[in-house]
This record gives sequence, structure tokens and C-alpha cells, in this order.
Amino acid sequence: MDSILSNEKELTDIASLFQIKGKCINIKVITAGNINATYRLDYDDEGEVKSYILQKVNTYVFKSPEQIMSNISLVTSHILAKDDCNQKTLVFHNTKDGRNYYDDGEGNFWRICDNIDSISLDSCDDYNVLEAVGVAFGEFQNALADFDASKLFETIHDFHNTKSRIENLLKDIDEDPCNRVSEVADEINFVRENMELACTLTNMLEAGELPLRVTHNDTKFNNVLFDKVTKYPIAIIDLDTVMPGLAMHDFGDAVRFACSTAAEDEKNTDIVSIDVDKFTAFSKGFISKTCKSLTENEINTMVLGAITITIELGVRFLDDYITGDKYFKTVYEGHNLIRTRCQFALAKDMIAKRAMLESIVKNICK
Ligand code: GN1
Ligand code: MG
Repeated sequence: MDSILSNEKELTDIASLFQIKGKCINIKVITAGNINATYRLDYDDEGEVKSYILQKVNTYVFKSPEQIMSNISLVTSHILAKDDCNQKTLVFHNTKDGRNYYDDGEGNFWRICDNIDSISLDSCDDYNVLEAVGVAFGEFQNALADFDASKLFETIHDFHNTKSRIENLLKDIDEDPCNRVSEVADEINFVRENMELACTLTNMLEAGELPLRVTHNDTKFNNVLFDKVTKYPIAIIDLDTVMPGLAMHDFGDAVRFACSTAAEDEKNTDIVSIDVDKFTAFSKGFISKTCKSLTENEINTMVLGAITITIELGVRFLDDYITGDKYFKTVYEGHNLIRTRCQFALAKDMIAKRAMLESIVKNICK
């Protein structure tokens, strides 16, 4: 077993509370993801090796994690029952007393699911694969189109309410709890200058001009699993934030991550921009699956969705920086500020190319 892991015994003790068989022969830390702690555990069950994903849910971020597990259970059953959905989905295991999580009552919340044999990628230059990822997110949206949203808990209140994200930031700027506000004057200016634009979708939703759908809400490229051989998407994972939301936020967050010329935390903002060819490929896939169901307002605001979610995430990173880095995992001092600058640079480029990107969407929709 991996000797760097200090908490091996804790992990296998937790896993033993669930209905899984065999003996743990290997543990690997999975570093992807900014919120939960994730491990892969390999079990030998009489010569057959099976892998599981054990996760400790971040209870600072998810205040009622049992609500996430209720949502996930409903959503995955719904997807599994679809004959026409080509995707695999997450399968969680119950504890010996029949719950799909273990809560020790002291703020430690665990769950375990089957590992889907696959690869995951942080970026991709192959346009066919990007188009296929667009198809996969479009299919995911379609699979949930007939899901009764009233059954879902809102696991994080106002998660993609850009207006309230900005209001929270402005309040924290006033309070300046860590004396960091003086370092971020340019970033605050950017938010103030683009506030109205960034709140357009929130206002449209409030005015009833956009439909609320059941959406994924965290459509990063590394939340897609790919077939090891064909490199095509086989599953969409990380269902923690499946909630009522806007279709353009899912489209936009995927674009933000997969169609950027740089990583989400690139330090050199000069090399951060939106890759128009990648955007075209992804949009083709997504629109091919969703154009029949999207309203005219939704189609017209897809690019705005990408701009909005990119500014919103920059606002969230900035707020976390100002309030002492409590929400997102950080790897070095100032990581959240670097992420903020990178998101704002990307948003700036999307705004500059907005008309071009909108005409690409329009042409695909024709
Ligand atoms: C978080 O956990 P992860 O890495 O899938 C965050 C998303 C952000 C993303 C940015 C619950 O997602 O909203 O877009 O980081 N998830 C939550 O990388 O806040
Ligand atoms: Mg997530």
C-alpha cells in the first residue's frame, strides 16, 4: 500500500462499514476536485479485484450532506431507468444498516461507490472528443428533462445565483477580515465594471424569462469519464450539485473549463483566452442534443452563460481569498487570487469575442 498515506487504517475501517467484500490491497489518493477528499481503494475478493471510490464529503461546503445523497440516489435511479441514455452512472453502496453514507456524528461524512474503469482528462485538443463531450452533457440534460425537480434538495443555497455571489463579495470587501482587500483593487474594479452584465441571467430568471431545469451545475471536463480505448465519454460524475438550475450555466461552465487555452489556475494571464475552435466543437455536440428543447432566450444567452459562470467563479475565488481560503482547497499561498485573475482574464476575452461566439452558436442552431 501507498506508504505516504497516514490514514490507511481509518480509510479501511470506514470502508468496512459498507457492504463491500474482500480485502483492501491498495489505496490511492485522488487529487482532482477542489472540495471533497477522494481515495481509490482496490479490493481483492477471492482473486477478483474490484475498485471503489471512497469520499469524505466536505461538510463546510455541504452543510446537509445527507441531502446530497438523497438527490444522488434519485437522480442515478432516474438515469439508470432510461433505455435511451448511453451513459453509465455512479453506483453507491449502502452501509450495513442500509444508508448510502456513514456519518460519525462529529462532522465526518463518508460514502463509497464503484470505480468506473476509465480515464479522466484535465484538457483535450481533439475536436471530435470535445464535440462528444458536448453530446454527453446534452444527453445528461435530456435524461433529466422529465425529472421532478421538486424532489431535489437545494444542496447549496443560491449556488449559481450570480447576483447573491456578488453581493456576498461586496459585503466581505467591506468587512475585509484578513486585510487582503488592498491587494485586489484591480480585481474588485473588474467585478464592479461587469456587475450588470454578470447579473443579467439572474434577472432574467427572476423575471420568468428563462426556464428552471434540472442541471448538473459543475460541468468541468474532469467530471467526465472516458473510455480507456476509444477516449469517448462514458459517464458524467460528481453529482453533488445536481439541482434546479439554468441550462446555459451547464453549457457555460463546460466551455469555461474545456475551451480555455490554459488551466483554471494559470499564473500567466497573457496566455489565457477562449479557444474559438474548441468552443465550436463543444457547442456543436451540446446543441445537437438540446436545440429541440432549448427556448429562444436560452439559445440567445448561451455565450452569456459562459461569460456569467466565468465571472461568477472568479467572484467566488476572490471572495474565498478575501475571507481566508476556507472553501476551495488551495495548494499554495495566494492560489485563490491566481485562480481569480485567470477567470477574469478568460471572461475578458470571452466578452471581447462575444459577437463572434454568438454567431457561431446561431450558425450551429440553423
Ligand atoms: C468545485 O469539487 P469540484 O472541483 O468539482 C466547485 C465548483 C467550481 C470548481 C472550480 C461544490 O468543484 O463550483 O466550479 O470547484 N464545487 C462546489 O474548479 O463549490
Ligand atoms: Mg464538484
